[in-house]
Amino acid sequence: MCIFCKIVAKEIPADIVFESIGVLAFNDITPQAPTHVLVIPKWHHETAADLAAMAPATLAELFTVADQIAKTRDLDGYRLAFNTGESAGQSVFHAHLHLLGGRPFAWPPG
Ligand code: DGP
Repeated sequence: MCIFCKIVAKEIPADIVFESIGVLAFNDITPQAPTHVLVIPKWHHETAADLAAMAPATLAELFTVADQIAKTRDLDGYRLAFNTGESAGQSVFHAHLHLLGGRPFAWPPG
């Protein structure tokens, strides 16, 4: 079982900020911004593209949940990111949407 599946199963702890039937959101263990929440499907899909192919409604819910979290925190803007593949920085191969906010962000990203 992957580390995020273990968080979904509550086998390892996480600071959970939202939960629905298909989606879990929790604070990133190494936050890169004042708000850094990971929004994930409860069912295991390696990448965002896999999730889009297999469960498009859940993919849409990830974005809706991220926006709701941003609104509850009064963020005036936020950045969303899916890293796909090691060269893009993916280290956990269970699809996850990064919600980052609470500071300015440069473009292009590093
Ligand atoms: P990525 O590099 O895009 O695959 O992002 C993986 C993120 O997951 C990274 O920012 C750190 C976070 N992370 C890894 N392990 C854990 C964990 O056990 N708990 C929590 N809360 N976050 C984790």
